[in-house]
Amino acid sequence: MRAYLDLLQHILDQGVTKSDRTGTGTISVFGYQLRCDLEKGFPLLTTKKVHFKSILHELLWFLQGDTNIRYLVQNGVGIWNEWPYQNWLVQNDLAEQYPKYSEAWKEQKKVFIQNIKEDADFAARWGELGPVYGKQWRDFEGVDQIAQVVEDIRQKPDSRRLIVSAWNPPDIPIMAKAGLPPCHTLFQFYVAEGRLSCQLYQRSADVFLGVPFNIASYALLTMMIAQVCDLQPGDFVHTFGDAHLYLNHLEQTKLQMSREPRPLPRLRINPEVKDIFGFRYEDFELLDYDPYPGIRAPVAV
Ligand code: UFP
Repeated sequence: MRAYLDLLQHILDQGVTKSDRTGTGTISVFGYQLRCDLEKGFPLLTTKKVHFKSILHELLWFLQGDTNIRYLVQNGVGIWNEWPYQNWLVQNDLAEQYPKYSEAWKEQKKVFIQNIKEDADFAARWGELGPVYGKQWRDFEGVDQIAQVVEDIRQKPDSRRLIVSAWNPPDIPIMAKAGLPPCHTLFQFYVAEGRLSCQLYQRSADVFLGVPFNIASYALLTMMIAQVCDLQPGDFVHTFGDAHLYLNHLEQTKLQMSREPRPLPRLRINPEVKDIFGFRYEDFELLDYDPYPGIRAPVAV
């Protein structure tokens, strides 16, 4: 994944200092494109360890149209926990008693998550994120965009209209309340010479923490859709709007850039699965993943 390190270098060289919603501060560029050939290995960074299990569970959860954190929590994936927890605190007048990121807040979060895990009614009431990706992909005003795009790829592979949009303007204010308006905004497929390529437009990208996840997630989706459409995986093209490094990620970025990339892992997918909604966690096996250690960095919220 030299291409990812090139992006880091590009932002360090060309980025301008820019304030942002979180108050952290960034260096940022507007407009960039990165490309990986999915036949050359699975694009999971080797210059730091990236938690593939979370990426896979999250993608399966999107594909089910699920917008409740319970499935993720039950599978040990915590990436969507913060917003429902904070919402629960606020709605129950507990936000003052548990100031964000205090020890008490962290302890109470564990209790909240345990309740989501064990109590279906509690999860139904408090684990719901609203109309996030799963909803838009599978039910955008009644349109199942994933079923539709798979059908179109099979029937009309030359089509130039193979698009899935997560950006639903009337839902944006509702999504903002539950966390974030979608960062991965829209993606398009392209079929040529028996290969399926995918291009993502990402409006906003935390290049150190978010992007390694986003690349792997869309690479995975492309491979899954290729398999169910009897195509080979082609390129994943990642197009960025505001691509930024948070100012408190710069040391970590430099450490990562000092590491020499290793050969990419491979991803084995159970070849029997031919239904895009039929994949299970056990159908995937990551092989030969030999990354450098993970690098901790604070999440800007
Ligand atoms: N972000 C990503 N990838 C994601 C995701 C979030 O990079 O998949 F969910 C980052 C981008 C940005 C922040 O730093 O989260 C979203 O903030 P904003 O809505 O202000 O762009």
